[in-house]
Amino acid sequence: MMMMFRNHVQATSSTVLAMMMTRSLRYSSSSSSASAASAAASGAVERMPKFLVTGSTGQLGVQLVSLLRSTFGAASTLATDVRLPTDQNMLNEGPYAFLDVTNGDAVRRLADQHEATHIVHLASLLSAVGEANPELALRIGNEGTKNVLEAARDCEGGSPRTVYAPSSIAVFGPSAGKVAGDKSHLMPSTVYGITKVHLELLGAYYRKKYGVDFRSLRYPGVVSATPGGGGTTDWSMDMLMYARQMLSDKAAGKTTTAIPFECFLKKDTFLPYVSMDDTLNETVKFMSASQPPQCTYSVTGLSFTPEQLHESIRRHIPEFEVTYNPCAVRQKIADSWPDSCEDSAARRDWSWNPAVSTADALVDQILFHEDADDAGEQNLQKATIK
Ligand code: AKB
Repeated sequence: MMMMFRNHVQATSSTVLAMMMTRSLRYSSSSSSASAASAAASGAVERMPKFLVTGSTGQLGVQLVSLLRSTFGAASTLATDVRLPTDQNMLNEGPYAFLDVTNGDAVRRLADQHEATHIVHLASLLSAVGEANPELALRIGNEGTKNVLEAARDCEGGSPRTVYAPSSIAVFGPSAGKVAGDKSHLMPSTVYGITKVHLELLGAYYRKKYGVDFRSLRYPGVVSATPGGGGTTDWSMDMLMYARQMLSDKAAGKTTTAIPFECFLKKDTFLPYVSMDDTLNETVKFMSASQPPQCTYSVTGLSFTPEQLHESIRRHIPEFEVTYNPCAVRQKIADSWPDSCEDSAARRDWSWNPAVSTADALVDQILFHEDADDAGEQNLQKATIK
């Protein structure tokens, strides 16, 4: 099912994706633009970009795989993960393979078999689950990233593959201050944050030493109508899914639940966020831009507290109640992160320009315009049956 918000993403992304196709000509023979030009002049076969996506079954992976396939064709994008997607569309619509990113040979073999020009590396353990299993978080985060970068540099008979791998506001710790940006001190207090600092530094190293076009965005909490994967910002999606359920119950004439939504952060915890729609659009724009001066950029859409999101929801559902029961681990992580981010370099260098900048706009988009995908619907039901 093509989602309503995806149609919007689709329309606005097709131009930048077309630019990416042009850029992918560089992969047809050599990394030097002079050689690429002469290859093009001599009639060398143009290559469409081909993507290998790790961590495809996660919150962002499901949406990005679908967008890439619908733009470049079903065969363009090899979705991979260590688990099967709950969303059957991912299996039905294009190629899928089991891939454990800690297995370097397997990463390289699949990238070669698929003739990937781009690796989109999403696999990682998010902040809260990372704290529950630091050893696994380090293996997936550090070894996985090294394996992806190695597969990118050692590309069978061609120039290095492009790597897009998101970073996170988790790279910041208390020393970064309440407004953090590209020049802030990086002293994370979570293992997840440490793996993201490692990712940023190693990516920059591979760009300098081996010419790998490595790009990364420091995402704040990405908000969609689908469940998160064990992050500190997941409460926002949980609250919005609960509200969607109440709305659909009301529309179906059912009595709405009187059980308040329980939030795992304190009501006045400010954090930065970005809508899923903006994340997809702007990520694809970033991937398609000619190589920006920095490998990594801080970005943000808006900041809000749980209490503010609740108030925005109550414009549509006045009976929506929230109780606050802070989780010690996640509250500590949230308190170590900035309230908001400074993203002027991203705006200047490649026109980062998210559309959603208020909690009201975010709520309206998610409650009324964004359809959860099938997996999301299933999880939505699980999440709201208490
Ligand atoms: C998390 O909460 O761990 C993630 C993130 C901000 O990277 N959503």
